[in-house]
Amino acid sequence: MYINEIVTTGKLSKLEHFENDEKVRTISLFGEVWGVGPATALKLYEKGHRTLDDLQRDESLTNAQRIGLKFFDDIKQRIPRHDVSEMEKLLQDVGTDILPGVTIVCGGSYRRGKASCGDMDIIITHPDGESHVGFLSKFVQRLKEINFLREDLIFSIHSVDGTDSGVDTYFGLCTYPGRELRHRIDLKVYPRNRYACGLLAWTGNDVLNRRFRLLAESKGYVLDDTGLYLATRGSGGKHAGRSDAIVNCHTEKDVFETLGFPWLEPHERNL
Ligand code: 8DG
Ligand code: MG
Repeated sequence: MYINEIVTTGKLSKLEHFENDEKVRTISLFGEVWGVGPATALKLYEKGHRTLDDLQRDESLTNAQRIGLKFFDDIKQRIPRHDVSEMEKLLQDVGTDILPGVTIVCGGSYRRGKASCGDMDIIITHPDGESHVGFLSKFVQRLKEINFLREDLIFSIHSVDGTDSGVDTYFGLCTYPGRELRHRIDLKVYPRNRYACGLLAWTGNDVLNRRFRLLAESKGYVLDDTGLYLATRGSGGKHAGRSDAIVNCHTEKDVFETLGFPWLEPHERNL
């Protein structure tokens, strides 16, 4: 029967399915490498790469992608809640030493009460609304000195020039003290007046975030991790953009109330 199909159509549909499967599987594997998006994954596949070993030999990878590849197996391992809790304490101690009063919270799945976490999503601010500026560089430097931060992926400082929302971010790999296993860690520093939206967005989960953004839109706002904004209307009556000013939200509760969403404790946000 298969031979008949090959003879009459010149191809075998089952084989095509297999090829498609292999293509889908490979592209999604490549997409698991930190910093490799779907477009890059497809490009790498079309270049003939089929395994992670193949990728290691590709010259076009960025440094961050190379690190993602090198520590692929490490990064995939989930971090026990207890270890995240210890590392959060360590970050709080080191941070407070540099900047007294600094607020450092682990968000993401940890804040939602999960037993293990894929990574650490750290949200940082300072209650005085000013002294968060310049904190991240010092923090990262100190965390490297004590061998907690091990490899950099992205480091982006905005608070100093004051040109945009002023959110500083660092993405990298860290290790639990005394171990070599790499974990993904994000550090995000928010000005105090944007902190509630930062905390909300990086606590998630992603389903709740989407629901919040749609609800905000339906009520004439634009919501992202940098703040809640009034939407501005374009000519067609469609939401064209957002105001520069942010709506005052000091706490997550303020965001929930402004949007008329019933309050959810972090552990109730596993939608
Ligand atoms: P995990 O690390 O244990 O895997 O879970 P997580 O902490 O919930 O997810 P995450 O990938 O670390 O992302 C942290 C938060 O970022 C997440 O809770 C909600 C938010 N977030 C978005 N957009 C997206 C998205 O497209 N995917 C994911 N996974 N999270 C997103 O705002
Ligand atoms: Mg996470």
